[in-house]
Amino acid sequence: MANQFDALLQENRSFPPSDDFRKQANVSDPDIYQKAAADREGYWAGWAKELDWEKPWDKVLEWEPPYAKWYVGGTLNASYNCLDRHLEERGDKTAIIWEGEPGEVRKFTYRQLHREVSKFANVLKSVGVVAGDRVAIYMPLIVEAAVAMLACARIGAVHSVVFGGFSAEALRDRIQDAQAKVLITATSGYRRGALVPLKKTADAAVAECPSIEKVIVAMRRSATEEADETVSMTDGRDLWYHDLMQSASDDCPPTWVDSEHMLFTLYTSGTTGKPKGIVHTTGGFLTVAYATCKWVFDLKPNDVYWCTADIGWVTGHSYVVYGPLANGATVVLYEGAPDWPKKDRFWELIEKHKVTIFYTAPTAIRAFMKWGEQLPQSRDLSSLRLLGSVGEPINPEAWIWYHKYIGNERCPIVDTWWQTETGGIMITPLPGITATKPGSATLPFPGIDAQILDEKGNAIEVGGGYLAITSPWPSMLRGIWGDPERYQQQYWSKWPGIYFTGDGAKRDEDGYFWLLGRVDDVMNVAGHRIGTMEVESALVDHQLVAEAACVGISHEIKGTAIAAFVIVKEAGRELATNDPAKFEQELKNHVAEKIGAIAKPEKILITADLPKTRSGKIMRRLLRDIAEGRALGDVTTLADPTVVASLKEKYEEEA
Ligand code: 7RM
Repeated sequence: MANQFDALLQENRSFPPSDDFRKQANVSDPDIYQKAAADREGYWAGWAKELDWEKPWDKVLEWEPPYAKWYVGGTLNASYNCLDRHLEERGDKTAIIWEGEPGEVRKFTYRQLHREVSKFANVLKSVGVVAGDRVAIYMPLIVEAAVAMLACARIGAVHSVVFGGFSAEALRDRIQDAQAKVLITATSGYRRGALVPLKKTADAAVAECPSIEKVIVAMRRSATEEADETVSMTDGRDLWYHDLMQSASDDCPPTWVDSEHMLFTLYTSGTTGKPKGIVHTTGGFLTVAYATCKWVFDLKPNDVYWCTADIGWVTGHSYVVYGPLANGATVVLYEGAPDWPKKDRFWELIEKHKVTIFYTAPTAIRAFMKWGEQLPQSRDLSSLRLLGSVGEPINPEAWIWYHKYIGNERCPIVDTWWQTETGGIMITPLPGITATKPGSATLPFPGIDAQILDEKGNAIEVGGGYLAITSPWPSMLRGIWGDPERYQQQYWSKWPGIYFTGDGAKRDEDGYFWLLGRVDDVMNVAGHRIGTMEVESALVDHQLVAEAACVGISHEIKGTAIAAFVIVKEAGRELATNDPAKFEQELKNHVAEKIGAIAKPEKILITADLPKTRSGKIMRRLLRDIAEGRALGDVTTLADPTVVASLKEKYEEEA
């Protein structure tokens, strides 16, 4: 496909909003940036007023770095804002269109969803869940998952959603860390035509989780409506979702909570081996999820909105559940894989449900590119009016392809930069105002103070440095669950009072931001955050591995893939030498078992030694150079420079 996009890819080519968008967008006043900056608190108070509060706040912001409180003294309920407040005017509007991978469709109006959530909130109460309790959710992308989240919010319980692709051990660690009282799971979920046995994995996890009192299990019936009989239920601990729902009352008034009451915790990878529970609170999180959804996606009453993220990631929290439902939108949920049963499933879904707004990740877009434009071209995608991208940098080629073949050169593309920690979109175009440039997330959302700083904290107007957020914002994380020191150290120690994102970025002459990727030991594999230390710990946990080092290397589809360098113990040398393929596979499977399939290394290299500095630090930069076949940079700080030379030789031989 060399050069097929040359004309569109000209450097710094920009795509201004169409007249249509300029005139009809939810926000089209270019002065909004200055206005928000001039009175940041007033601006964020204005957004919060668009939510329903039981009691208004006394003070917009209390900022004692690094701790912020927003809408101090106000009380509200997130599920009320996503459901109850819509009932009068749009109770019969479709809230969720769900499609299972085998093709079943279920639709829920706002009234129906409100009823399900109220009932399930009563179920949670009946098993002893009270406000402040943590509830773990380990589910496929079925409606019951969204119901479970909203039901927690309804009674002030804290949900901790764990991605259904994580292993038993990963689930166990997260449940233990949060000390969750109840686990909500499902028998299984569909992925590429097969049932993924979630309950079985949950059983293995819960066996080591004494905090769990009850496990509630939703039945994922097969396409032919047959019950999944493979699961076993533990007496006294396990309860069927459908049994409990049958007898539950549908009257459950929301529990009004303080604006700063915890809404959820969500585990994400950082620079150490242990994922951290990012804490978000109710008022601030919901305000930003609502506001960004309304302006970035330009949500209108008739939109059919589809964000392809799983609820196991933050994007699924802010932009599948809370943001769009707080706006009263119609949300599409699709359970399965994009290439099942055929590689045009997403385009089929867009055609069938007349999706108007489509939000996905660059990894998916690169896969679609590879599968060819004939697939989208043979579907009717004319309902689309806006496209979004999230999770990793989007390369200009993929941007242009998206623009051309999915957006038909008509739909604006919003490349949105944000993190689990930021709770909502921070850097993004506004479709009625911002001229986009392929590969740039453009400008901070109004009311967000993002800057590029150097090591000392000096602002860089044009050029590269660290991405920082220099003023508090309502949806900022409030901490790391159970670890205040790490919160302080990880995010606030580089420059006092300034939030360090862990990302590098540069700004061009127009003030546009270009994200350059992580500057710490976090990898972004296919849009998923994975710590190098996490994978290294998993490898070292294997009985035949003595030492391991991981690096992210560039990958055509995933953006980044994992390369692992492994030193084998004496006992494993024979296997590693005689059948390296088998050994490699075993290590990959081990990582999948410890963390999940998303963390499997792409390449494993057996080595006798690792390049280390004299102080014993592994020099990942050199490993990256080796794994990507580049000339080696500076090796003068190495304890033993011959290590890296022989390593490079070996690697090139195997490649
Ligand atoms: C939403 C999400 C956060 C990390 C972040 C970045 C990377 C996310 C973009 C991006 C370039 C983007 N949360 N990232 N969005 N990089 N352009 N539009 O992904 O916590 O899972 O990951 O993802 O490195 O720090 S996350």
